[in-house]
Amino acid sequence: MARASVLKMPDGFLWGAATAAHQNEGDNYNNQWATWEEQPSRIRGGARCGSATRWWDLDVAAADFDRAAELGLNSLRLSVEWSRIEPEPGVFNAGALYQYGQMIALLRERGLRPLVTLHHFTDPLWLAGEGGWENPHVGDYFARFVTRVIEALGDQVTFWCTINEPIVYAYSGYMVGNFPPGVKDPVRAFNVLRRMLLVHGRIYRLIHSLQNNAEVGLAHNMQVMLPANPDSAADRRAAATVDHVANRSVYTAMTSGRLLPPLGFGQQVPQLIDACDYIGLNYYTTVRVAFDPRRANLMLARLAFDPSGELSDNTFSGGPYGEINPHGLYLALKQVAAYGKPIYITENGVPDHDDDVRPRFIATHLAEAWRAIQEGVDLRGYYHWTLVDNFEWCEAWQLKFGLFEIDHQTGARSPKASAGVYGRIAQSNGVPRSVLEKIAPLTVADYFPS
Ligand code: IFM
Repeated sequence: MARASVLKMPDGFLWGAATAAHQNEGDNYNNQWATWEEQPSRIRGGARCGSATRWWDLDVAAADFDRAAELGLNSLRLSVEWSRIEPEPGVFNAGALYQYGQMIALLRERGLRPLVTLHHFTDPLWLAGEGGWENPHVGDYFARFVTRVIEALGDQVTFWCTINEPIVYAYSGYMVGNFPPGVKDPVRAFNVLRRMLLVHGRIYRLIHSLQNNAEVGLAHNMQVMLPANPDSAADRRAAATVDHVANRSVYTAMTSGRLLPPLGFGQQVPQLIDACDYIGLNYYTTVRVAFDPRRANLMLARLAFDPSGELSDNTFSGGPYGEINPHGLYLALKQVAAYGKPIYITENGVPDHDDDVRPRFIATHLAEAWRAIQEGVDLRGYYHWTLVDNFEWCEAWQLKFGLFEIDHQTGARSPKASAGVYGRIAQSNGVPRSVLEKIAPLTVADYFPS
């Protein structure tokens, strides 16, 4: 419990917002998402990414970076678009690399430390045409691309995220089929996931060979798996199994280098041993897992959100995006801390069309992050997903995650109440008691002695 009036984060804590190239830049027509959008029923309401939030116009990006800096943020996570930089195999676009250099300079001029993601869901069309991440040569292709990026941006960037959410890319694209290429085959999904992790290990070492002060990690989307009925041993076992497959196997691979089932048979892969300087944690939700003997091909488990819990906005498929569970972030941090690496929360956010939940969401999740830090978790930064409402993949524009709203006619941005709350927190380097009193009064006693 805190004696002071602010739940203070450690000195040097990074306060950021997370974004991605395809979701923000606009006019990216040379990747597999652009062609996916053209297929009927793939995107909610047949919407298009189009000009997105127009960040490829550097004046627009600069104005958003001003907004981030004015909130008191000191970092920003963005990604580079492979299809812009390498539009044809082995053909590099010097103009695109130059423009990314300018974009990053705009961040640095504003005191925003860039965290650059090298792969965030999109692949150039030429790669997709060659089988994407099922192609055994993808590691060579990605290494060639990353080498060019480090050569072009390495004088300005030392903080890298190799791949965003391999599990979401593999699961959505190859198991559920709601992301391109729309495959529904668990074996192919696990092959893609394994390949992405192996390539991550290779790229981790490549970046360090090119830049001696690099800080390199991977962002994993961690859903915290809790037993639907904590008193049921079968539910507890089911939750542990799903957690192993969805989370532990990934963390184990990138730290000890062991490929546990379903990624492998426990073999240790040298390129993956100790292959991260930090673990990137993307936390949105907690899932309740029940044992279900009818689901033999789904780990005998049924996944649901707590029916009595608070749920966020509905998705295209009709269900809620997730359960709002700040304590889940604490549990996630404690679990990740066991791997012995510094942690950054590389994403945390909520789809909330009217911003009535987000202010409380931010304050309570950060209070739980503070609690984990008090217990020794080495958490070094927090990136809110996202700065401006952006293109949410197959959900398009309906799910709104931004601190700022965008008017698509004029391009104008308006701050939401949550922007003000997050700004106050960032400027205080922690969660002020007064913020909790105002927006989450029931939680105050959990953190501040009376
Ligand atoms: O918008 C996505 C992002 O691209 C990856 N992580 C989850 C976000 C919200 O769904």
